[in-house]
Amino acid sequence: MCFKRIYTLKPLLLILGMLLLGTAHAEFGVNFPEPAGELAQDIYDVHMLTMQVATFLLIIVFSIVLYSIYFHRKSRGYPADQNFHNTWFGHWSWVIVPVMVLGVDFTIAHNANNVLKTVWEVPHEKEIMDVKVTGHQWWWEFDYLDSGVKVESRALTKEQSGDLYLRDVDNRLVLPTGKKIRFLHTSGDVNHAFWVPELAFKKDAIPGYVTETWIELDREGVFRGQCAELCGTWHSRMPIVVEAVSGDKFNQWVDEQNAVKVAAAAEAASDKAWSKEELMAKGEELFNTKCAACHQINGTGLPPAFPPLKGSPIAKGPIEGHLHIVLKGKEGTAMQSWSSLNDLEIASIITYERNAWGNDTGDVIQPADVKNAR
Ligand SMILES: [Cu+2]
Repeated sequence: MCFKRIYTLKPLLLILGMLLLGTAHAEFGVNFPEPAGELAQDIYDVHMLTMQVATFLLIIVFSIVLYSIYFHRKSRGYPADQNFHNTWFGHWSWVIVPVMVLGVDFTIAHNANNVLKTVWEVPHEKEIMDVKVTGHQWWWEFDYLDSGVKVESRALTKEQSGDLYLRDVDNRLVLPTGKKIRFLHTSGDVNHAFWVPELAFKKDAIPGYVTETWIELDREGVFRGQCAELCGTWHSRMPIVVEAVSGDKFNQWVDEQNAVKVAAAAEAASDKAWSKEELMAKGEELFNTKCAACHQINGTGLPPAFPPLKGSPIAKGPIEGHLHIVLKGKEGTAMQSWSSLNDLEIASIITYERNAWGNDTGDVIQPADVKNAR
């Protein structure tokens, strides 16, 4: 008896404790997050309609059951009805009840069908903004097809993200409000799924296929989501952070991104000989944003999946081998090719890896070395 009471009480106390804690409130609201667009609102409304119908029916059914059990109990002298199936209602209830249930189902299905049509019928307007969303193990790539901006988005490490661990990224997916946006989903390796609750839909990112979703954001804000398809060891480290801003702020952001890109390309193309200090400073910043999620900021990695670079035979061995693995990746492992980075970026990262954390090889790799190794 005593044991039973403890087993029933424990979960209840746990839930009560979680609700009383301020942190629990932030994570567990009583309903879905507030939608950030009309389409998301329509999906939310179908959910609310279903919940209202279900609650209404639940109250009616439970009231009848509880009333019958209490007021017609055996101790009051009520015998079990042996003749129910021979009455008029006994005959017809098997038809009437399913018809009523179907009626309720069709009411919900009709609404859901209308919303689904809107979800699937992606508007093919000239004005629509296209964003290609590519899932990778384990990061997101966002290509703004109209402006040529590319955003690589990776989870921040525990030290960098603090309370938002596994919920925060280095580069956000910035989107304008009041404009129709079409997402083109695909994957560079295995199946992933793009999911941000405020945008309402989930869509699988399948290698070799392109699927579409769309949204028109109606409020500014920061919306957090994650990969919703089990995609390997670090599936949990693929958060998505959408930042919705006004059209003007968005245009300004695009201009800034393009300016940074032009400046970086010009810098990388110059035949300047870089000093070790300059390369180390650049390399540290790049390593911490692009490589540290796997190899960790202190270079110790997370073996066996992600080998340490501190004291590693690659980082302390021949430069050619180091260049090769960064440029080409390593098949059968999570180490991808980083050839999309420019020569200066790769030279900085390799110089940093060969001199940080006590590796102290003294090697300085110039952009020209990377160019030759490509
Ligand atoms: Cu994924």
